[in-house]
Amino acid sequence: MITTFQQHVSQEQARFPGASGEFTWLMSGIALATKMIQAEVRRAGLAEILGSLDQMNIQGEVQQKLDVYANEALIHCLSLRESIGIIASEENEKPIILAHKSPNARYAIVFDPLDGSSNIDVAVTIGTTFSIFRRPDDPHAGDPLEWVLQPGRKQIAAGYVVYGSSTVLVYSAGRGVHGFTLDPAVGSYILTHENIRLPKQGPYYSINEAYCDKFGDLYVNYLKRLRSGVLGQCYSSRFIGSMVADFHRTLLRGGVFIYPATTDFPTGKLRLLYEANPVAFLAEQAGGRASDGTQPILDVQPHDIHQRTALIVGSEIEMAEFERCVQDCAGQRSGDARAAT
Ligand code: FBP
Repeated sequence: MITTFQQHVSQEQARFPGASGEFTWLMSGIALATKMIQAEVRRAGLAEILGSLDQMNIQGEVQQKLDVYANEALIHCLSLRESIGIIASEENEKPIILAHKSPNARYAIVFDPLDGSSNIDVAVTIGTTFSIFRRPDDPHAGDPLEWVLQPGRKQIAAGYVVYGSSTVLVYSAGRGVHGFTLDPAVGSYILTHENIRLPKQGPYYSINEAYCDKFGDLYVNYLKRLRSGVLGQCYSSRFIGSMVADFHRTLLRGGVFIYPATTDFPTGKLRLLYEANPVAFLAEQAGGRASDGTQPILDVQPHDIHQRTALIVGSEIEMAEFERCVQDCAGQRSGDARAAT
């Protein structure tokens, strides 16, 4: 018999004695909003919803009509959930304060309504990401920002939805990673990928090599190592240009996704809170790892809701090789420093 996303979340919640059902109700808001978004994405070429608006978002990017629709759909559905005190979105400069003073407000949610904006108008896979925190333990945490500026390791749940050949929602509430495919006939997300495990090694590395002259030595050396066959296989490369889609393939097939710091984006291009944190949470839950080049992504203490980060995420073998390159680079640097003195 089928298991729907709603059933799965409520079974997960039932493990918590005294659970109120608020978390399940919250997750149903994500399910509803992403079904609305996928409906617009599916008919994007037919409806007046392709193309951009004559306005920029906080990232300095021209907003796509679908970006704005997706953002409004998520804010609408989630604002109806009393347990949510704070919402933060890639498309909004400031967090949206709902009812963080209300005793019922227990959660903060951050999301990227539509990841992969450059692919919207060309019918290439795009996605939505989300990351959920409990309100800070400190009752005096008056500043709403403190609800969302928590290290990724404090996430109680995270996930994404990819709008590709099928619409797939992947999430974890801290007990494994599970995937649900939207059955348009039933109108529900059906469990199709239970307890996803990242393969120990994969066939692909994924990076935008067009920027390779802007990468630091660490990434140049790492790519050389991957291509050298030292990990016992030849790699092929894949880069869709929608982080969610590139990560989804990596999660199911293995390998590594890399968005390094570059000379254009010295602190990385992707955003920590709603791009790196959700996929890092899923990767670790599925037996993989995620780094910013210096430490695990989930240990980074955020200081701004739109802060950027380098992201290297993937299978055990590729990530271990990356960490070896980090050591080598550090050794090289201290060697150079000693030689200079
Ligand atoms: P948004 O589309 O949400 O701004 O996300 C950024 C993103 O599109 C990622 O999904 C993707 O990995 C990256 O930018 C691609 O950027 P580029 O084409 O410059 O490598």
